[in-house]
Amino acid sequence: MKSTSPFPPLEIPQLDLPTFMFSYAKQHTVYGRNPELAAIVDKAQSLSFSDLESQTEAFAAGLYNRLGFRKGDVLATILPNSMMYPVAVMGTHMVGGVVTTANPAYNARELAYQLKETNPTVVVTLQSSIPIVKKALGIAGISVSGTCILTTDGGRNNMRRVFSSQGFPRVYLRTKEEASTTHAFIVFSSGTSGKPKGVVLSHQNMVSNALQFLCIEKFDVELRNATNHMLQRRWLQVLPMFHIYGIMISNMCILSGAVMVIMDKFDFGGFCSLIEEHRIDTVYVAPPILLALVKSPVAKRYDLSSLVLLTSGAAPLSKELQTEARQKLGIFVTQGYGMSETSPLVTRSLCNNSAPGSAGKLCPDTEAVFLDDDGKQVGKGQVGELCVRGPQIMIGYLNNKKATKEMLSSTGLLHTGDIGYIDADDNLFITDRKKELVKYKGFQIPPAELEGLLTDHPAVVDAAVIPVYDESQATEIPKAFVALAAGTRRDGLEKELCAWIEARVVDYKKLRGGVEVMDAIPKSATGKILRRVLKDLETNRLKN
Ligand code: 4UU
Repeated sequence: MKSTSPFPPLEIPQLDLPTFMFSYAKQHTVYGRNPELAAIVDKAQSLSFSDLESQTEAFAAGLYNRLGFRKGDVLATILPNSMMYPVAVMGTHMVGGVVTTANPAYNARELAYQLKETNPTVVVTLQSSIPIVKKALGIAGISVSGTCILTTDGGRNNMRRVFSSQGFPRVYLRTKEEASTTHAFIVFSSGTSGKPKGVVLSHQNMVSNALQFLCIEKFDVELRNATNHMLQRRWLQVLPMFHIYGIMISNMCILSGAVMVIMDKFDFGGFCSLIEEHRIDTVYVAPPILLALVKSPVAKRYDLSSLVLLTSGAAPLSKELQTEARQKLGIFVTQGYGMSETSPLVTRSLCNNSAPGSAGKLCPDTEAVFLDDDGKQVGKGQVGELCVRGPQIMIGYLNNKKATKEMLSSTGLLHTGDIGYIDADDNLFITDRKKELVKYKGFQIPPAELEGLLTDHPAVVDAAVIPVYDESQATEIPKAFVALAAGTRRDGLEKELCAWIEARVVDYKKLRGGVEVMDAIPKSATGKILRRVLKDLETNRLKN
């Protein structure tokens, strides 16, 4: 049986994302009356709403007039969080460009993969990252001299030098067709299997999802009551702005008329200190931060009394931790569930917290069905693979019709690869994951990538990587099983393989769960790794 959203349907305007954002914020928030109010605070600097709009326009004009950047061209951001991040993103969108956001901690190999897939003509990065960006462009076979590299932190390539006051054609999307086919973002996700793929999201996807989020907030009576007296709410942006969850929260903060206080490098003490210093009322996090707030003695050293709402997403949050956080911190603790392929929000819970452990209720205009292993729909309340349909579902994977077809049906139903059910009160519970993915603190680790790197090692003939849950950090960590070439010396090999991976990947993909040698990796008759067998092996060990 199909589950539908408990919220009323929406009117989605046919606008590009920045035009929608600026006009919505002016019509519905304090910025309409006072555009000089701070929109973004970044360390000692700040940007008012009117500065944000004028700098975005100046960057768009520069891209168009000085760099010859046109509709459909790609700009890559390789940046930590900063106040120039939204300027770079919205400026690109304003001239019809497409933004691909990369993790600034990636090594040259990881960056090259994303650059090769997306082929950007402009890269925005930090001065200190220029050498690695050049190296990555080289590996990707993209001409370094043909790529414009700009920086947000000054120097010869300062993006402000591109700013222009000349006019440029605003890409107003006039038809539904144009709004739903014009690309806005290409973010990376491994989907249900294999390597990361470019997820293509349209302006219509992003505008729809923004309105879906805002609608749920509007219906949240407790949240409204707790924040009604505030001129401007104060959000801490600790999520990386290159990840779809961070992209959404940046947009929502601006659209809600809230001040966005930016954190670039995460450390827990610094996080608490920013909450205290800026009297933060709202934070969006992944479960490990929630755990630290509840358990860490560091949190006790700070005045966190300004907090009103904490939302957890991007990875499973247990009912126990959600309940404990609410009781200990005395604040609203809600959950969101989403994915890159859904722009990202699918469900969100309200502050009344009627069902702890639930990922929330379906967004407006979003419907869900649950399928059993044979692809048959199960009854309401029964567990199955969550499949969703709605205006926020991606256009598809970049240059990968096969992967798109496997995940997205011709009727627009997206197979999430997550397992769960919806209860009688419309609350979604995620109970398991069918797809091959490890989520370390909300970050995606595609098992296929680590397996490929492991089998590159001369001693390894086969490898399988699975998630194991580390309760002490409230996160999954990746563990590898390997089969060795005949006659391989085994002592010290586990350590050597961990180091082999560490030398080849960004920090969060390290094999924190270790390596275990097996005689053979369990496979199905068709040669697929039987991950379930390995997961069960681990679970049974934990029990014994
Ligand atoms: C159990 O992680 C994200 C997006 C997260 C997000 C976005 C808006 C969370 C809350 C919000 O408000 O995207 P990806 O593409 O990196 O990873 C998607 C996968 C899901 O398929 C699921 O397996 O991350 C997992 N996931 C969750 N799992 C995301 N949210 C949850 C959740 N519970 N609440």
